[in-house]
Amino acid sequence: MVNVVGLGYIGLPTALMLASHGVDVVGTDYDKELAATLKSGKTTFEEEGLDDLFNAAVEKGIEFSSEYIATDVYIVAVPTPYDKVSKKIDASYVLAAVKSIMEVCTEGATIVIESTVAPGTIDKFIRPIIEANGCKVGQDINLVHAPERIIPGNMVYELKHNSRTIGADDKAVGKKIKELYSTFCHGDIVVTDIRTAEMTKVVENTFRDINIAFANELTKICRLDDMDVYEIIRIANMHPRVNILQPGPGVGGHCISVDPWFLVGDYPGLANIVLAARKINDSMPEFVLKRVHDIMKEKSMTDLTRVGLYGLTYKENVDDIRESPSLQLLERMKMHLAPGLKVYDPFVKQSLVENQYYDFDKFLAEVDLVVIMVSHDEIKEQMNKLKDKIVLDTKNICFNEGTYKL
Ligand code: SAJ
Repeated sequence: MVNVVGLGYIGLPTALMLASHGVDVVGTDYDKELAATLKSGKTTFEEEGLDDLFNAAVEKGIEFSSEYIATDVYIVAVPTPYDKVSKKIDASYVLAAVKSIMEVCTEGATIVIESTVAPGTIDKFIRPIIEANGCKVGQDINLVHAPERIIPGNMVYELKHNSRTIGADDKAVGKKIKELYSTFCHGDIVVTDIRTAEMTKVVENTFRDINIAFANELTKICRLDDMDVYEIIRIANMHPRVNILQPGPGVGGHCISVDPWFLVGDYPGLANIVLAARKINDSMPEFVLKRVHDIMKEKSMTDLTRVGLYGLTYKENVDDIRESPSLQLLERMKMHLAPGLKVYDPFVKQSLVENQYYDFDKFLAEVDLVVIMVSHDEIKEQMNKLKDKIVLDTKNICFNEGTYKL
């Protein structure tokens, strides 16, 4: 039996995937309300294919609880934020989960950490917790790191098809956990040591952050000399060894905008490109604001309340708002004591910010300048509604005449 601990964006699909493939699964989340919602037969966030997967898992007997259960295998998928000041990992959720597991688990159990952790976290913080309970790692309790790789918006597909990494002290334990993941994962599963698995995960997200930062830096350079950055990237990418990502209003989400800081926090003075990339990506909401300012000046607009941000989530077609560029931008506005921007996102139903709209047409009726921050399908399919608006398109999806780009 497997106890999946933490039923958020990663833990829930993983638990459902295992259960729907015939593994006995109990999903645990300390949030009683969340566990109760799942028990009542409802999923807790929107994701393509999640509801079908949920139904399949329920049919196979998955259980949900807010208690930790004595099982053979634990999969820990709780958040690992970073401390905004020191830039170091805040491993408190993972450590608390492991402590709670140690209270119920029996000899021979394997604890698999899926949460992303800064390289070295397992040795520095997690092993000592197990040892403090009088257990020997590798003898009484096994420890494995199996960092997740799935992308919100395509999670169910990627859970099945991505390759993945298993880090273990003992290859036999690694092989056992590989077999467990092989019940649903058709990708290659590489077994390595824990330290390598930790570092690989952070490196993957840092690579993407640096690549996006390069695209964003090119955007600023091209803006200064009035060159078309999209055309330049498109042509450069035709080179067989060039693959530049797309510029945008900033980098959000709980992964790419967070994980590189683990390297900066732990290796100050060494992680130089990593730090520069973080700074460039974090500067993008401010760059968007400057573009808004310049466009308003050019159009003789003075009323900020006639400016509307389209999109609050951190990327297209998901309902996740963590670290989103729009929220970063609104925070900047607040710091400059400049409230009034109108905001709308079809995926955000709860009231989150001031001047928020819940209907696309009502939002459009109230603004003259629309800033496209997120490329949801909704707006892509209704671009004609923006024909009479001034548009600043930070995602390169609007080709109406006169559209301003980043
Ligand atoms: N973005 C750009 N330009 C691009 C691509 C993305 O500005 O060309 C922005 C997005 O708009 C968003 C941010 O970057 O604000 C991050 O989005 P994303 O789609 O690149 O990635 P995430 O954060 O949803 O998921 C990443 C993935 N990592 C990699 O691709 C290396 C995913 O595979 C990981 O599982 C996930 O982080 C994680 O949980 O670590």
